[in-house]
Amino acid sequence: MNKICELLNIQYPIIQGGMAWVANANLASAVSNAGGLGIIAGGNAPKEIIKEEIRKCKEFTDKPFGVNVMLLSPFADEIIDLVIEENIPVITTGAGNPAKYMKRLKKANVKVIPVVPTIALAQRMEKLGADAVIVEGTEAGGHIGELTTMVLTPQVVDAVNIPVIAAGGIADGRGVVAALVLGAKGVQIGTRFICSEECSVHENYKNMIIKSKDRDAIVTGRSTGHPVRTLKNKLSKEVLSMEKQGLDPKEIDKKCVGSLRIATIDGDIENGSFMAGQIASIVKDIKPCKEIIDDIVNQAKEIMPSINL
Ligand code: TUI
Repeated sequence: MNKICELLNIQYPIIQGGMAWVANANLASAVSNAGGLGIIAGGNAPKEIIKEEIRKCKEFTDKPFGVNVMLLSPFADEIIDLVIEENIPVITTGAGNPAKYMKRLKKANVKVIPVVPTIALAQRMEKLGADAVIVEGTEAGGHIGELTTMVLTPQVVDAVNIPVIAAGGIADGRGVVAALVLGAKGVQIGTRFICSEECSVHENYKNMIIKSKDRDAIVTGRSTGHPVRTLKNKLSKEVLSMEKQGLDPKEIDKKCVGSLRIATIDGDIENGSFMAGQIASIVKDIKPCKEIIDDIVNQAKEIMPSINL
């Protein structure tokens, strides 16, 4: 049996990305009901908001689901308390090092799967007792590292003994097969699930992904040390221009305050921050999560026997 399926008690080793302002109970339960692992994103939200999503998700599915803890959040501590109180079986973490929470989580029997952008961090996570790692290439949307999925995956597979899950640049069966061939035991998929029927974001967000071309998912924040990949629009172009002028990072941050909400809820195509990976341009339609997962699995199964050199 696949190690990730065994670890998480799921049908397919497909984990939904913990996308802030996107990954709520609707999306997470749909992915879990389709045989993957749905994830509720903690983002920058306080405990009460996420508690509500967890309660809803428990109503919508009897399958396992997890929570993503965004470690830059001022509420990260209380989200950790919450996952333990709510008996959540697994968490993924992002945008930082979850070391200080590890002992408590392990004691509470919560599986911990940190998202890491480097080999060194993957090794550190293994030593601390992580159950698996998600290696996220720079192709991914949102807060990103520098290495690509193609080079990061096999190197981390060689460097650790825990199962590796590949993320960044995967949206179909071909991407899944590529990840598995590189030694990953599973995949994390974000952008493709934004264009699902169950995803609650504004339809403008979904349409921006569908209309996007290969070079439309650009990186801002390189100069400030917080690179983030979003779809090209008025906001991201203005941020890039402010960076080129060498303006104060605080000024740039100010410009982006609330921009995730402006994208996901308001659907303001000019002023929102529409996080998406480079694979966005491959996404051409909006489908139910079950169809997305079935299509990915069927395509992967079709390709697998034909790998021949
Ligand atoms: O976390 C993500 N993606 C995200 S988080 C997010 S919310 C946000 N918005 C604006 C600015 C910053 C965050 C949107 N997208 N992916 C997982 C990920 N984790 N990518 C990179 C990392 C990471 C980076 C540094 C993980 C660990 C790390 O450790 C540094 C250390 O402390 O050693």
